[in-house]
Amino acid sequence: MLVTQAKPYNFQYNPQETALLVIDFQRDFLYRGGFGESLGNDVSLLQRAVEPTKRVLEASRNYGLSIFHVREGHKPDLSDCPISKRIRGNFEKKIGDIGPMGGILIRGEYGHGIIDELAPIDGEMIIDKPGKSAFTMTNLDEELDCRGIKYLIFTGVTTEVCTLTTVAQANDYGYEVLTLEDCVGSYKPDLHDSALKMITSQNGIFGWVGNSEDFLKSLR
Ligand code: C5J
Repeated sequence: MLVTQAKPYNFQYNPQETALLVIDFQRDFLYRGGFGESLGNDVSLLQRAVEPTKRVLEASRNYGLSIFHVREGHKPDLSDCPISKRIRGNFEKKIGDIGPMGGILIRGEYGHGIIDELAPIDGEMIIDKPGKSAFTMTNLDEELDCRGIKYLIFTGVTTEVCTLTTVAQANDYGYEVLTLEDCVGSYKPDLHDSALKMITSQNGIFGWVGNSEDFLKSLR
């Protein structure tokens, strides 16, 4: 077992049974003209999570951890996009409308792609999800299960939406979950802090929160 410093107490994991999850690092969330900006957000706030996540991704590849990339998006005909999700917020640009990176949050469009810094390489799983949780309407649990994965390391955007939703569901499925606080990012710094506090409250109600430096040390 490897051990990394974390809150509320040290996180122990068996690397052979561990997967790194890289959630929604898509142009649609991090670049101007995508879904994140269409909701009125300052997308530059997510950049801080990119470099630490890149270091964790590279070290995880070198160590041989299983790696899962997750993308949020919809079919071009929007048959998997609830009308409530499309119209909520009453914004000018909606999912499926054409923006500078193609159809907003539509699979196959440039904006739906993962940013170059964190692009998947051969052999890494890509999970496409229509909702917030990476477990809902996907085969993520089956893919983890058939690889014998019991421990999940979380990186992703945004902290309090798709990351926290997936962390909470992973907890219900019985995974031991470590979220790396500098590898998750939000448009809302106060909600980022609250989401991380929620994970570790009640002595780890959803799991552990650590940071990339300590996690990388544990892999060395
Ligand atoms: C959002 C996400 N914020 N990936 N999605 O709608 O967090």
